[in-house]
Amino acid sequence: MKRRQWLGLGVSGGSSLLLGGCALNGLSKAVGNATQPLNERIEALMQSRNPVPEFRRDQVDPDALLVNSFNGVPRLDPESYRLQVDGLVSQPLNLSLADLAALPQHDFVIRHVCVEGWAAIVAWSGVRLADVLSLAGISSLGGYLAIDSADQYFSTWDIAAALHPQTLLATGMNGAPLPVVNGAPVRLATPIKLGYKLSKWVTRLQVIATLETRSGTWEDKGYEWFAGL
Ligand SMILES: Nc1nc2c(c(=O)[nH]1)N[C@H]1C(S)=C(S)[C@@H](COP(=O)(O)O)O[C@H]1N2
Ligand SMILES: [Mo]
Repeated sequence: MKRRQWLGLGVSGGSSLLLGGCALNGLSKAVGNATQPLNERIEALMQSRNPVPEFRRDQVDPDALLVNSFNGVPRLDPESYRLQVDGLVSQPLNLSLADLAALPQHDFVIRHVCVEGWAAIVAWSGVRLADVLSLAGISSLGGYLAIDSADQYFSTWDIAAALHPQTLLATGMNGAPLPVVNGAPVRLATPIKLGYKLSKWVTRLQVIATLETRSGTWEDKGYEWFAGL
């Protein structure tokens, strides 16, 4: 079935209601927690099979993308920047921007959606997160990806979403190098997750087996963890 048909049947809508973090009362929260692993598996399966339709380049609205930074704007030196990839991998990596530029480059035009009530069509370019993770070799024990940022922002993703072909480590935006306020030199971009999952100024990707007490900067404050679109 196509993604739209799933949506039409209310499969995604129903599970999103259960997972919706902010407006939950005690009872629905308990229900949400009890069914969350199943819903996550269903949503991950749906997403992994359905590439999201992309927009045209002329639909990009550069002014619609608002800057969201919870803790200021870190300035990372492009020369000394390294992306650390470690945890449950067979080959830990320490990638420079030149290393990333040497990998196959991809771009797409997608809608960025922030829970604070705005959205923007953005063109992103960069390397597939899946390509970097396959260079590192994810252990069969790896279930989640923990993402550290230079501003101390933190998030965790399901591996299926990290491996989605439209999930990028973006180094470019709207046809230009990624601006510092938007996460330079490297940020996450994908059409399958809400804005708060799209970490800017990424410095470390760590493959982990289970979600520990910290699942993310906003997730730990009650924002829904899966945050699928
Ligand atoms: N490191 C870091 N990444 C972050 C954030 C942040 O504060 N710090 N804010 C998130 C939120 S809520 C959104 S909507 C997007 C906004 O991206 P933009 O500032 O490029 O528009 O970045 C996300 N990634
Ligand atoms: Mo956001």
